[in-house]
Amino acid sequence: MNTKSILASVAAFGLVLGTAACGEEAAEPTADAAPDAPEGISVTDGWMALPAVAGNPGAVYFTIANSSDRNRMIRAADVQGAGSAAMHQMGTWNLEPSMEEVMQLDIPAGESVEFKPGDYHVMAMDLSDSLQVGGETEVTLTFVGGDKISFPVEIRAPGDVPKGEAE
Ligand SMILES: [Cu+2]
Repeated sequence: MNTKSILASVAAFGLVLGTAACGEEAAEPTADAAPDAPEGISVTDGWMALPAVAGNPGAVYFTIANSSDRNRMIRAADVQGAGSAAMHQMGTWNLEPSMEEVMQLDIPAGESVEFKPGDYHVMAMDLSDSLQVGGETEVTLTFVGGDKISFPVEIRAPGDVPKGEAE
């Protein structure tokens, strides 16, 4: 093989590759429009307890797991159908149930945190009439850095709201 024919082969080979690459471009899937959930974060068992008395807040519970190797911090919660929402933690003060607002909640790497009656919950204020027992609504958690995760919560009957909140 002389130099001329080697150059000719290289040029032909390059041309074939170029053509193949062009043909593959069209199949690229379009990106999902939903907000990005942080990698490794998942939420299960979401439910909401409606208040016994209309006008009182409801409470949202769920389990959030972080299977990634970095800590994640929740900084806000939103409940569809609620005028506002906030993370709270129940505790006791002078033997009486009481709760305080949680501004940021750490979900450590490799761990999970349970929002449950008597403990962490998302308090949902100014509830819309569209929230009915047996229905469903959507909760969105926002993390430090801007990532969000949205998940469905099943709406349950009054009576499961932690003591001290439905007065
Ligand atoms: Cu509360």
